Amino acid sequence: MPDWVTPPEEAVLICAMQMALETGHSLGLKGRVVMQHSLNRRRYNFRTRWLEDDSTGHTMPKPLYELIKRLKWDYGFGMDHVMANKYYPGGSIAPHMDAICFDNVIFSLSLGCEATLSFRKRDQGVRNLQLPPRSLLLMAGQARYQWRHSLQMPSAEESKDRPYGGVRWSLTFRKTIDNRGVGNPKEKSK
Ligand SMILES: O=C(O)CCC(=O)C(=O)O
Repeated sequence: MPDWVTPPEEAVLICAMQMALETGHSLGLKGRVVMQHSLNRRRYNFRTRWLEDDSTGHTMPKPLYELIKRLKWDYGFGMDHVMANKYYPGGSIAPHMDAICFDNVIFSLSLGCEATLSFRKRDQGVRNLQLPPRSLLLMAGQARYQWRHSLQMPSAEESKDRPYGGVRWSLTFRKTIDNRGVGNPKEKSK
């Protein structure tokens, strides 16, 4: 979905995400910074790939909450978790399938510099998808569970003349599955 948000809304969102990064709990990874925002005080643990209680007391920035309401209005899906990624030039996210502690339908809003998301499946090769700024991606079904996705931002040298200085934001909206007390099935089977 191209232009799901307007350029002024994009500017407000980038500003809100930057403020949240400067005041809240974030995680620095390879060329990117990640911050989680939750409506039900559940946060994703990158090590266990499962959910845990969020004790940071962090509340979701209002512009994000407004987008959750818009997703419900436009598409009928109620999301309760947002992962905000800020990618610097050269930043990347390795091929992965999103964790199963989140429901089938996932939305991702791209802001800032354009990027290419690559989908890979054994015996099927690679399919590339352009993600223009302000576009919304819906991932579900086979794309969600059978293809792994990854992203590599151009280097600092290649980004010199790119819009937004080669910096990209993504907001990934998910719905946590209700797994309180269930635990990670992988850990149980060990
Ligand atoms: O930045 C993106 O568009 C993809 C993010 C992603 O794959 C993830 O958060 O799992």
